[in-house]
Amino acid sequence: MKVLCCHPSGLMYTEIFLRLEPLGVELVAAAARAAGHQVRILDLQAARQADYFHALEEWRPDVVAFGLNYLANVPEVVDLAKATKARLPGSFFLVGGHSASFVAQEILAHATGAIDCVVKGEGEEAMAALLEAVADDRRHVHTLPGVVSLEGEGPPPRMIQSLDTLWPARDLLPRRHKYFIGILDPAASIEFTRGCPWDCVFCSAWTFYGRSYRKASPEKAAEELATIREPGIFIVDDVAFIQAEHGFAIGREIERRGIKKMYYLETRGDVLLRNKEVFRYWRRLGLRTMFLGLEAIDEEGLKLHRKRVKISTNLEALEFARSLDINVAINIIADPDWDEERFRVVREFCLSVPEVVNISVNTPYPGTETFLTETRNLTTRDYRLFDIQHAVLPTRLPLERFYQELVRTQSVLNRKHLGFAALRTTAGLAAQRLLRGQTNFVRMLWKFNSVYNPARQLADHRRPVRYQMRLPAAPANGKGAPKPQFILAPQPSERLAAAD
Ligand code: B12
Ligand code: SF4
Repeated sequence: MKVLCCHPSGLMYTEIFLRLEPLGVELVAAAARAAGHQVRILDLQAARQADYFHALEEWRPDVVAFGLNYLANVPEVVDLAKATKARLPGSFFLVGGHSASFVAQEILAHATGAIDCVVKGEGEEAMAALLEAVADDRRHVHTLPGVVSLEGEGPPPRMIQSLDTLWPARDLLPRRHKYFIGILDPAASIEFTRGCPWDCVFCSAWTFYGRSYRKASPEKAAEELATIREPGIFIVDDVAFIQAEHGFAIGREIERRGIKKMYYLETRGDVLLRNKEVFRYWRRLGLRTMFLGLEAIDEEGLKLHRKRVKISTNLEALEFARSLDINVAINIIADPDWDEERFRVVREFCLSVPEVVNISVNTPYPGTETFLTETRNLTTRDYRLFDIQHAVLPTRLPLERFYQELVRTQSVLNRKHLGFAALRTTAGLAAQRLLRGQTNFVRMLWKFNSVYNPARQLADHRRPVRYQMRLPAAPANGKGAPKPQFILAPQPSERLAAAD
């Protein structure tokens, strides 16, 4: 069969700072290809909807498979499913990925038959059997593990046993020059580990992967890296180098093969402090940028997010990260309840540190604990606003004022790290990229004001809402806080050496 694997369009983030290759969709495409099907990939982060419709007309796929990691993309994918079925009524339209797994029934209901099934959990495991069932008798797909359709739901999804068997179909992704993160332009993505042993209340990494933590062997990790042409590498692991020995072993394999790349990774403050040497080592191997999810600058905030880390640890980690002489970016979660004074304090913090400070808005996502325990009512059920750049909980300030304060605080980043300020330190690198025809980084420097704009954010709330998100179920009286739903069966967690 002909299988078209797609990723929906990018949201606010990807309009400025980065655009990343859709690794999950590439892995699903690889699984479909290995099962003997003809496969193409189309990524709407780097292509237009017109290209999608053209592919439907010209190639006439039997199956369209969409990745739906982000809740904010739900309406787009539902509409594309309906438009696809209008053009190719005999085609099979399926959806998988992170958010799709948590709101599977709702997505099927919104699509009123245009989406044939949702695949929960990891797509690689499900694809071969699912495509076989589609070719054979599609009425029974819902009996397969992880598959949900309007007819019913199969047994729980199966978990991939070894990451060493997974090879993303990078060769099928066109326009690879479009993918970048900051100065790493162009950049590819790679996965060294999967899952996270922590359980922060605002995050669904642990409910999706059942708190499992799997590692690629160092040999496979380096072998895959050696096949990548791009000089920049985004390591997608939720928390990089939790186990120092694994990080060292991958590094040694990289050195042995003489691979020279520039890396971006994300980690936690306590992991960074515990495993200083491995991060120093990776600095030598080419680590350029590190993202630390601090989330709060006070103890109360960290407790609320159940980060299991102390403020002093985070600040010490920041000091250490600075000593590595790399670009450091940190994240702070702004709560809709913040007033002007709170924003002012955070703004002062942003101005006082040399790091890039990213401010996201506290957003309860389906699949997280906060979604079930948050006592404030959602102020909107519009999926598109669930992108951590919009307030979906009641704001203490009038909404317009909240966005003004938010953007004012976010724009410290613009002043310090974009535009001419960035060119002062990166002019040489920028010129090199332009000479190679890579324009993503330089374009990024001037986009902030057109994307982060309080009036635009406010106007987003006034759009008509065609698909309404389901509200979290109210906790049953006297039965305690409801528990989050796990997609993959909960696994015994790796021991946490975290500050409780
Ligand atoms: C890279 C990344 C991004 C990139 C985008 C990359 C891209 N092009 O997809 C950027 C930085 C833009 C980004 C932004 C955001 N992200 Co993000 N991101 C990630 C990250 C770190 C890696 C994604 C990845 O490549 N993983 C590796 C691949 C192999 O896994 P995968 O994509 O999940 O695919 C598997 C399954 O989901 C499934 N699958 C995927 N697609 C399909 C398709 C089909 C047909 C099928 C059957 C199965 C299937 O099978 C795949 C293989 O097992 C993940 C965390 C993580 N480690 O996964 C978070 C994550 C996906 N992001 C998350 C969030 C919340 C966001 C943000 C909203 C805020 C934020 N935390 O930064 C923004 C908003 C996004 C936006 N568009 O505006 C959450 C998702 C939670 C949710 N319920 O929505 C995650 C899980 C992080 C977390 N721990 O909370 N993100
Ligand atoms: S440490 Fe990071 S990935 Fe893990 S649960 Fe917390 S926020 Fe999610």
